[in-house]
Amino acid sequence: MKITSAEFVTGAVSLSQLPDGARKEIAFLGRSNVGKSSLISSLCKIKKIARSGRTPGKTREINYFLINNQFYFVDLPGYGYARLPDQMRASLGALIEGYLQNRKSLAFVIQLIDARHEPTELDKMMVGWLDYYGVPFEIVLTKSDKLARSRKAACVKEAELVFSRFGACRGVLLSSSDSGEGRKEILQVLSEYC
Ligand SMILES: Nc1nc2c(ncn2[C@@H]2O[C@H](COP(=O)(O)OP(=O)(O)O)[C@@H](O)[C@H]2O)c(=O)[nH]1
Ligand SMILES: [Mg+2]
Repeated sequence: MKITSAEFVTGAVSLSQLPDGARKEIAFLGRSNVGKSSLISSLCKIKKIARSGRTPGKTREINYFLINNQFYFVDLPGYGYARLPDQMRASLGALIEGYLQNRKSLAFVIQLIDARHEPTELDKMMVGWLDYYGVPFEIVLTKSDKLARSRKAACVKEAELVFSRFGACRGVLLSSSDSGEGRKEILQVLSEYC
């Protein structure tokens, strides 16, 4: 798949504000700061297309980008930001789960996990939701440029071990928005779903 155009469409703060659902959507899910917005920019080869949060953990919008005038990339709010009040964290979780559960036009999810760290409890919970709601997804291990070359294969293997038991999991890929590693492979996967 080749991305020829990408434009910011809207930022929704509630499910009632989402676009009408006539186009397929690929959503990017992961904890705050894992690299969602950077990956979207890198896939689109546009500097900073993805409106990144000015303050970490403060992006609570569901951001929509129209790709090739055809389908959407959806930048979901990051979860797991420690300094968020409990009530806000709960409403954020409800927003994400509501989106994953109800969004008919959602075709595929890229679940991002930092390649350098073990998946968090929240990462596992998200994957549990994806699997439960039957949303096919790919695990993308981010910031692979920070990983020793010798660690890369083992890192993928470990993630495969954790996630392959989920029927909705399509596979595991390494990615770096800095070096471009994994970009081609991710676009290849996405081309099957949009
Ligand atoms: N080294 C490295 N840093 C990255 C990569 N992707 C994102 N970052 C950095 O990680 C921070 C968070 O990235 P961002 O895309 O805003 O994360 P988001 O909160 O998930 O949208 C920023 O400082 C990025 O520059 C990557 O592939 N490699
Ligand atoms: Mg972001």
